[in-house]
Amino acid sequence: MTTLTCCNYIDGQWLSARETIESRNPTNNEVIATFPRSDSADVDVAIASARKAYHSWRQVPAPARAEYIFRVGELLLQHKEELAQLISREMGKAITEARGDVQEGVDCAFYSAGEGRRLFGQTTPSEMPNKFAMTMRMPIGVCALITPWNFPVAIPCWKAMPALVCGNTVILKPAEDTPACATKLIEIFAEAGLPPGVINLVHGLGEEAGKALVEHSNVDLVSFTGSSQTGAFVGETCGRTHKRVCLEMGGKNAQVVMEDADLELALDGAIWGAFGTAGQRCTATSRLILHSDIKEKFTTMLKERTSKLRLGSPTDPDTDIGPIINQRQLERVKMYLDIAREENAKVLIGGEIADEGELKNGYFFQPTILDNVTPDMRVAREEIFGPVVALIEVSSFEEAIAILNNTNYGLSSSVYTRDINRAFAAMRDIEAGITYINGPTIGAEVHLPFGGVKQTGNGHREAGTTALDVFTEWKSVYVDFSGSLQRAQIDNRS
Ligand code: UN1
Repeated sequence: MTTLTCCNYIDGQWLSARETIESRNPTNNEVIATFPRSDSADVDVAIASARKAYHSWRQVPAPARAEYIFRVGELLLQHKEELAQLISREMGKAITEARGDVQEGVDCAFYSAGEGRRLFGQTTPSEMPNKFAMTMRMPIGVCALITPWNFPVAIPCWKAMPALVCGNTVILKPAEDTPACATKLIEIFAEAGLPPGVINLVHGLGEEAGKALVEHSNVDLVSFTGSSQTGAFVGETCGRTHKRVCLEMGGKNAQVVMEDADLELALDGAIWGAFGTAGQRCTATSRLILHSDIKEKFTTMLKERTSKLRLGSPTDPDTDIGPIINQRQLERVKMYLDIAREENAKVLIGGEIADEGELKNGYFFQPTILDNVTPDMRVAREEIFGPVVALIEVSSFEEAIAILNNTNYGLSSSVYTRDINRAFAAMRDIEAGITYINGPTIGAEVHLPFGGVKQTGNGHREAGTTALDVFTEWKSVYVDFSGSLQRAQIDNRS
């Protein structure tokens, strides 16, 4: 395969780089693309371009802004297979999941485009006669979007599409593991005819280009999805430099299986939630909380099904689990297995790097089940971001919910039960941004709010109508048509 040359996209121009870095296929370590190692000077130019474009873009009527995004959705559909193949090669997710990643972008385009004709404010009575009061949404300005590698199309779309419909201009800084996917995506935004400077792409390293964006005084908002550690830096820096910030960070999501659950259904959910995308989703199931009455039976079923999962090239339709994104992440997963063994968890299946035969040049990890896990262990508390699931036994529903909640994170959660009373109690009592009843922890849809509580986020929700709250400011407008001065906060009512 030929190596792709990725460029920055600034002010409607593709700019070749002075210094480049390589992106590699995690399945076989082949070079996929080279991309610019941007520095703060590149970031300055991108921000200046976004700032200039902002003044005219915000005046484009929202329904017209939304039509560009609708067009992006149509083009994404046209290029779906090509993009999916690229995602599968560069990021390593199974091809059916890669198609799903693009489809999530398409769904987001059509959903966000509809918002261009809504962007509702409210009207409300005034205290005074002949005075009109209302609220309206205003764009925020220049938005820096810092995105991870695990959903290289869907997550940039979640952020850029509502941001643009709301009248902001954006600079995308994609993860350094998936620059080719980001480049192809921005080519599609460009093809949709967005005016120069409205969307910009700056490649580079997080600690260089990413840091420069977050620290820059001419950026109004940073939307970040990634690790808790980087998120803490982003949040702190934005606090210091008075920027709006939306953070989506880790998860330690659990699926509860009660004794009355449909076990086959719960098994399908557990396999998909824990091992889909090789466990590299912030929504992945990394704890299975099992009622003692079904623990043994369910564990046997789980082990058997896990043993049949096929590791391999993600572009091969028979592959269930592709590689881990890179060497560093692979070592991190392995480190958690060392920790698990030290903590006396029992490795029921898997537990090792897989490097035989066709896997030898890639970063594969065997799907792994850890048994005898107690809630205080590090493997029960820390995000692993790999195909590893920890089994925790409980003897009641109340204990299951308490253990599910006993984490610093709060993104996704799931309960399998046939008892409707327990289902409603779970909906009410689980401390998480997302709860599934009789469904796995992964697979959130774009028209519902996405995000989590506790250390998962900072109170914002992307996707759904709540994305508008991330990317707009409220303005309260009073129109006095009485023709005379009407004074508020004067007590004239007694
Ligand atoms: C993520 O892993 O950061 O809910 C996003 C899901 C996907 C998005 C995951 N729609 O699993």
